[in-house]
Parts: sequence; C-alpha cells; structure tokens
Amino acid sequence: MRRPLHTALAGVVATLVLFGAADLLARAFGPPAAPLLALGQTIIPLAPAGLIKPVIDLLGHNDKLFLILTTGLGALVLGGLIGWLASRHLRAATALLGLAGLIPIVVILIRPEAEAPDVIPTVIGLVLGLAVFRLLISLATRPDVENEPESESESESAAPSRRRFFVITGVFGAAGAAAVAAGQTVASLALDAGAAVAKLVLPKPAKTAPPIPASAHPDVKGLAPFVTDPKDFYRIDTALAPPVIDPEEWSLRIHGMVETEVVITMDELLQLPLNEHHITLTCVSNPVGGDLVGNATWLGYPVRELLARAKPLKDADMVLSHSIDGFSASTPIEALLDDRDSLLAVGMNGQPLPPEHGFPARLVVPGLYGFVSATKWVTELEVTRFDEKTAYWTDRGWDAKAPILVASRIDVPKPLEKVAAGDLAVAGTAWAQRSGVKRVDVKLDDGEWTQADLGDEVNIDTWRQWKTGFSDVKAGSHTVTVRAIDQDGNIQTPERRKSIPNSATGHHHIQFRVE
Ligand SMILES: Nc1nc2c(c(=O)[nH]1)N[C@H]1C(S)=C(S)[C@@H](COP(=O)(O)O)O[C@H]1N2
Ligand SMILES: [Mo]
Repeated sequence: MRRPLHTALAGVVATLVLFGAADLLARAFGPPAAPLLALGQTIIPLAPAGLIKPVIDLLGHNDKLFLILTTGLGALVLGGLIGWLASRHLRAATALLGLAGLIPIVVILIRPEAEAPDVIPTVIGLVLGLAVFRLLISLATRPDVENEPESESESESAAPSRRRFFVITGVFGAAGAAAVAAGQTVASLALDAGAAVAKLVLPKPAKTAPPIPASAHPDVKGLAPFVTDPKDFYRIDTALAPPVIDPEEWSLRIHGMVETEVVITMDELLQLPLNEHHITLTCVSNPVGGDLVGNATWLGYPVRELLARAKPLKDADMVLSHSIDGFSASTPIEALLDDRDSLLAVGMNGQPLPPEHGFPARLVVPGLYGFVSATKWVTELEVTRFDEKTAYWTDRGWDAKAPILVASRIDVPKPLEKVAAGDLAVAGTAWAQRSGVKRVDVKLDDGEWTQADLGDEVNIDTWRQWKTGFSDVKAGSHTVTVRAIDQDGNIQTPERRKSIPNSATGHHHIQFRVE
C-alpha cells in the first residue's frame, strides 16, 4: 500500500516541478511560453463579466497577481488530487497527470501571441514532472515504507527510507518553487508598466516637428487644446489591461510576401534617425461630434524605410500588422509606402508611448481610421494580400480599408449650455487627413451657412480648429450646426448613418439656451 498522503505530496511536487521547469525555460522564449501566464490570460475572458469589475475594484493593480496565484494554487490542488488517486490507481493517476499537463500546452497553442515553439518549455516541464512523479511514487512504495508501522515510534528500517522520501520530495519541491520564483511569470509580474516605460529613453529626434503656432488654436475657452494631452487622448482597444512589454524584449518582425525577413529590436530602432510629426488619429466608431479623435506629436521611424529593407513582393497589396495581444489591422500597402508620414512610433508628445497607447511601439498612419492602421503594441508586419488575409475588425463586419472621412465638431457652446444673450462664440475642430480642411461652415438655427475663421493649418494630417460668432442672439432655445469641406472639395454629408462599417456621418449640431 502507498500512503495517500505521500502520493498526494508527490502529485503536488510533480506539479511544482512541471511549472517551475517550464517557467524557468520560458525565460529563453518570452512571456507567451510561460504556462502560468497563458492560463491566467485565458481565464480572463472566461470570467463572468459581473465578477471582473468587483475583483478589479477590490484588488486594483494586484488583480494580475491574484489571478496567477489562484491559477497556480488551482494547479497544485489538482496535482495533489491526482497524486492522492495514485495511492490506489497508479496507472490512471499517471495518465491523468499527463492529460492535465496537456491543458497548459493546448492553452499556449491557442494564445494569439504564442508561436508553436512556445510550447517547448511546458512539454519539457511535463516530461520532468511525470518523471519526478513516478520517482517519488516509487520511493513511497518501497516495501519498508509500505509496511511502515502506524505507531508513533517508527521501526528502525522504515525510518531512513521514509526520511529519504521526504528529503527527495523536499529537494524537488524546493527546486520547483525556486524555478517558479526565478521564472518568466514572476519576471513579467515584477516588471510593472512604469518600470518598463522607465527603461526606454527616447533619443533626440533627427527631425523635430515644427512648433505649433499660436495661430493654429483660436483662443476660445472650452475649445480642445490643439495637441491632446496623452491622458485625455481617447483610448480604444480590445485589451482588458494594456499589455506590459519589456522594451528590451520587444522586437518587430516583417515577414510574409517579402524578399527578406527583417527583425528589428528596440535598441536598433532607437539608433535610427527618428522623426516627429503632428498627426490626428481618429476612430471609426466616433459618433458625430464625439471625442474619439485626438492630435499628438508622434516620434517614430518611417514604416516605408522598414518595408524597404524587407522588399515587399510586387503583388502584395496589404500589410497586416499584429499586436502582441492578438489584434490585427489591414493597411493598404500604398499607405505605408507612399510619401505620407506613416510611422512606427515610440514617442507621443515628447514622452515614450503610455502603456495604454501602445508602449513600446505602435503604428500611426495618417488618413486611415485606427482600426485599419494604428496597431498598438505592434510586434509583426505581415506583408500579404486583401484576398488572402483579414484583420480583427474585418472579421467582425467592418471595412477592410477605411480612409478617414471629412468631419467636424463643435466644442463651444456645450450641449444644453445656458449662455448670456448678445454675442455668441462658437468654436470647434475639423479634420480631413491627407486632404486638409479647406473651409468650415456654421449655421445658427435654420439660417444660412457662414464661413468660420480657420486656425492656421499645421499640416494636412492634423485637425484644423476654427471659431466664429453670431451677434445679437435672442433669448430662447437655439441650435448651431457645423460642416467641413476638404481641399478636394468634398463637403461633409448631412446624411446620418451608423458607424459600422466605415464611420458615422452627418452634421454635428448643438442645442443651447440663451437667457
Ligand atoms: N493592439 C491594438 N491596437 C489597436 C486597437 C486594439 O484594439 N488593439 N484598436 C485600434 C483602434 S480601433 C483605434 S481607433 C486606435 C486607438 O488608438 P488610441 O487608443 O491610442 O487612441 O488604436 C488601434 N490600435
Ligand atoms: Mo477605432
């Protein structure tokens, strides 16, 4: 007879060895290869939505640690139960342990950020775990241990072998625990976003962006600043929490329909001449008048130059950019090859990208909505064709290509604001990336369109702010409406439509009261 307590302990220690060895080896492969991280991340979307919010509220930034600890404890309990079973059914228990060990392997395989070789550490861990399991069980089954007296005073022959079982079990347990402590999971958790960002020191731009002239921003209280503060910059992504990426471990791989595959590390990227550009980014889901639009000064390297190194094949017409979290965007290749300032960006307004805006590197492509171009946490550019590959949102009913439409927004007055009778100030912003804003028209109630005064154009890829006024506005309820016209003569359409598949349209109007 094997004692259930011994075999259960063997199961726990085998599990520790499995995760310890795998986690330690994963340091050579990167976070996607760490079984604990993969299991934890897979649980996130499975957790009931009603539970996520309270747990995050309760634990704040420790939610990840909590998740990993729970996952690890769960695995140890499972290992212990299987071990316990081995006291009677050794074969079945060994098979079950092997099956349970396949769970993290399968989970790693289905993670979007992982590649096939990422299962190697866990496969090795599983083999080691099973070997340790059988070894400990055989130690626990030695005849002298088997016949161990139940009395307090142990027989003289049983004591040494029992001690040997515990010593060897203890050694493997300690080694497993030490390996977990030194492994990829703990390393990833210890690297908090702030520390990762602090590791990246931006070089001086080879070419700085021209300063924004005061004339670009009409001086009207309530009008959005010309350059958006990163903390006020809209954030749209599918990540529960922004992935934390160690810049020293980041790299970008350019592959697919190219003559030569190219891999570039952060060190190499930062040594290239980086340029600064003011570019206005827009989300296709922005409702008419909404704030899913922001303007920043991006520091980065032209994607054009990177693609030139890889030499795309002639019939490639799309670059599918992949993020570490599985998001992808399909960008028409010409938008990355022509003379516009499409960037692999590392800086935003003079600072490294904030984690929620793509640290350590993202794409910024003038003139295309973010979902087809602005991949954050970007790690791969796959040169391909629209008739071969599709992107994350394209698979969910949105356009494969999505140029930004001319649009405008009123910032002043605010909806339902009460303003004093007399002179009324109206101000806002308008954008028509790639073309430029030629004119902004504003009307009061059902009056004629009147031309607003435009702030100076900084470049055609940034928004253009505007102001106008109406005098002698009488008491009562009023509406102001805006439309923009781009440099190609396209007039913003009044026709209302929903944002899927390629942006809402219609004129923004604001109701306010004069008292
Ligand atoms: N990795 C990743 N990148 C992404 C997204 C995403 O969900 N995941 N969303 C895109 C969309 S829809 C937009 S509009 C922009 C928004 O960028 P921002 O959050 O920095 O404003 O990022 C794009 N890049
Ligand atoms: Mo978006």
